[in-house]
Order: sequence, then C-alpha cells, then structure tokens
Amino acid sequence: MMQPPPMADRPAPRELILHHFELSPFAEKIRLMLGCKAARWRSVHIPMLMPKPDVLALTGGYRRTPLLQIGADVWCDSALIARVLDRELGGASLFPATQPLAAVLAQWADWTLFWSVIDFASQPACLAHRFGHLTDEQRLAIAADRNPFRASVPKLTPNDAGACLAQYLQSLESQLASGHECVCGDLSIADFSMAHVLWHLRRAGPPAELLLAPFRRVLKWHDRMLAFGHGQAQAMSSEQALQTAAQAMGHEACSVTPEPGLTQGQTVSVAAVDYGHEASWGELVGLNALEVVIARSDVRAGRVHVHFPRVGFRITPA
Ligand SMILES: N[C@@H](CCC(=O)N[C@@H](CS)C(=O)NCC(=O)O)C(=O)O
Repeated sequence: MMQPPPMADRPAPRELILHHFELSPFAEKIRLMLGCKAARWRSVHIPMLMPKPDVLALTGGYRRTPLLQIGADVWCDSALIARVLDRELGGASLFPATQPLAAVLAQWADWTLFWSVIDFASQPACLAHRFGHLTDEQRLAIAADRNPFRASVPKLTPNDAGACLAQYLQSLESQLASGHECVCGDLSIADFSMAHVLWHLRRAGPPAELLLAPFRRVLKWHDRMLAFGHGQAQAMSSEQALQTAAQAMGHEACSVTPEPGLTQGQTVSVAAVDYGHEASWGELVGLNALEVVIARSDVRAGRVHVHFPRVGFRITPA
C-alpha cells in the first residue's frame, strides 16, 4: 500500500532543523520523507559550494548535504537522518522488520544508481539543460568544487551509464509489474532512495526523458512518491540554527560499545570513505551498530554531538 503511514499517538515532535539546498537529491530524499510523515520542520538553506562556515561550525569538517539538527545534536548523511526521522516522527516504519533488505537496497540506490545517473547526466545535452542559464564563471566554480569532491568515485561514460540505467529501470519496471505498488512491497526507505535519484534524473532534460519514457510503471510510481510533497517547512537562518545549538539543554543519550582500539572519551576523526572525505574531529561519546557520535566544541554552536552512520565512515584514533 502506498499510503502515508498513520501517525501514532505520541508526544509532539521536537524541532527538526534540516540544513539543505533545493537542488540536492539526498536532501530531496529527506524532504519527501518529511512530506510522507506530514512533518513540520525548519529549513536552513546551505550554500551549494564551499565555503560553508556555518555547516562546519556544526560538524567540525564534514561538508556534505543534508544535515539534520535537533538542539545540539547533528546527524550527518541521509541514511542515518532517515532512521532518526523514522523514529522521531513515528507512524508505520519505513524500515519495516518484514523487509530487512530495504535498507540494503537503499544503499545500492544511494551509491550505484546515484552515480549512474550523475554520469549519464554529464553528457552535453543534459549539462546544457541543467546549467545552460549559468555564466561560464559559475559553471567553472561548480566544476572546481565538485571535481575534487567526487575524484575518488569511479567514472562511467554517459553511454555506459545509460546502459546500466536501462537495466536498472527495467528491473524496477518488472518489480512494479508483478503487483507491487512499492519497490519492496510495502513503502520503505528503498522507495525514498530510488525516488531521490530518479528525481535528479527527471530534471536532466531530453536525454533523460527519452531514457525513462518506456518505463511507464516506474514513472507512475515516481509521481506517487513526489506527491508526498515536503511537509510544512518554515525558514530559519543558519545563525538562528547555531544559536539553537548553543542554547540547547543537553544531548541525545548515547554510549560507547567498545570496538578494538576504540573507547569512550578518546579523540578520534570520522570521515566518509566513499567521497567528500573531509574529517570531523572530536571526543568519542557514542558507538553502536548504527552510528558513531563525537562531541566537539565551537565558539558559536557550543558543545555539539555530531552523529555519523557506522557504515561507510572511517573512525581513526588521534
Ligand atoms: N551519502 C551522503 C551523500 C550526500 C551527498 O553526496 N550530498 C551532495 C549533495 S546531494 C553533496 O554533499 N554535495 C557537496 C556539497 O553539498 O557540498 C548522504 O546520503 O547524505
């Protein structure tokens, strides 16, 4: 069933602050989740390109988009943000116990499907569609920021990426043809991860339209996903968000389950292993199967707990 999950009786949710920019696909995953769960949230716009001093004041180094902030806790990476929102907002879980592989499929979409779309959309006709209105200077600034950012990701030619996408889309079409309304049966995180990537593809102009046209069930499913909308967002400045962190009373409870070479209170760096490797440093205050948490202090944000997913991040003792 592709219905928004019913909201259970539960205490009023805390103030959710999403730091994002409009064009970010990973932020779109989270915005659609917020829409699906009919959430009210605060929207902080972050610049698409470096420098991002107000982001770094919260994270201490990590620069990727989006971030979720609740008080003086900040969650990095949409895979972890999705779990926090699922818990925070209640209703039927988007990580259903009956579909244990939904999160694995979501991870595949966030990596393999995502980079196939990015590389397909690097062909001249797509670039002209997406960036044709920009000046040469603006285009060069985007390339100068993003080329080193993604340098560690293997690159496909647009043609090879198109061939991969045709296969992936055919698989999804067949899955939806076999009586499923959603990617895994019931609505799950896999739908949101595939939806944000196809959202980006559908904005890539005529070559993408041509590629997608035969996949009618995929397009219908995607339209249903987009119909969730974004919930109720209210703008907040990044200065206000930093003040919110500085004034927060305490942090989310967390503790360290020791791992070899990692113990409570030790100074560590945490960095993404795939791309965008900028590390955050701090005191290890939380570690479990799902997340690693460091505590760090900033003159403007105060003492912040920064949470990263355990999967896909390298923890290095100082
Ligand atoms: N695995 C990360 C990927 C995030 C990501 O690559 N975000 C892009 C924007 S969609 C980004 O950070 N680009 C560089 C930037 O915004 O500085 C997640 O799920 O949040």
